[in-house]
Amino acid sequence: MPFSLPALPYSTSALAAQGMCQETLELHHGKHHNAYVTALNGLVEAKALAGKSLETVVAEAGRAGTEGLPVLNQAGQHWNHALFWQVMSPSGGGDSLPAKLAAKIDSDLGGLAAFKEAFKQAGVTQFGSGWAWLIIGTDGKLKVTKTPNGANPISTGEGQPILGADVWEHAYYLDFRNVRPNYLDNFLNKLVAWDVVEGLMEKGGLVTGQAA
Ligand code: MN3
Repeated sequence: MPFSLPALPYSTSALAAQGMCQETLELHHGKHHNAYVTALNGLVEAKALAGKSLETVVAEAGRAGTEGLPVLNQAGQHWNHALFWQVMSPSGGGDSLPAKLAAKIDSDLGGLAAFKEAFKQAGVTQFGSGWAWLIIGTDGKLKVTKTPNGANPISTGEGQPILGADVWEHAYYLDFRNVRPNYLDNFLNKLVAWDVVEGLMEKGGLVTGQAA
C-alpha cells in the first residue's frame, strides 16, 4: 500500500485565530506535505521500500548516511508533518499541562518555562530549514533537540519525538514573515495540544501506521 497524505485533524481554517492562517495550512498540508508523499511513493520500487513501515524507512535511511539521503528527505518530511498536524489543536496552547507531562518536564527539563526557552532556542538556532523537537531520549528522559532539513530524532538515533515544530520558512512566512522567534512563541503558547503530547509520551512516541 502506498504512503498517503493523512487528513488534518481539524479544518484548514481552524487554527487561524491562533496564528496559523487557512492559506498556510492549505499550502503546507495540501502542497508541501503532499509533495513529500508523492516523491516518497516514487522511490518505493527503486529503493526496495515495499512493505516497510514509515518509521523503519526513516530509521534505515538515517543509518545509511549520505546514501540514504534521497529517501530520508521525503520519508523524514512525511513523518515529521504527520506528527506536526497532530500536536496542534484549535483548543491548544496555554500553560495548564496535563499532570504527567508537567511532572516529567519539571524533573527532566527544569520546568515549563525552561523547556519553552530551550525549545524556542533550538528552533531559532537551526540554521536554514529543519525542526525543533521534544523527544524521549534513549535514556528515557525528555530532551530538547533540533535536526536539519528532513531528518528527525528517529533518523539520528537520538530518540522518539513527542512534539515537533517545523522551522522551514514555508511553515511561518505567511503568518510571521521572517520572524521565526515569534512563530515559535506562538506555537508554544497558542497551538500545542499538550494532551496529545502527553499521550505520545505515554505511548513512547508516534506510530503513524503508514507503510510502503
Ligand atoms: Mn513543512
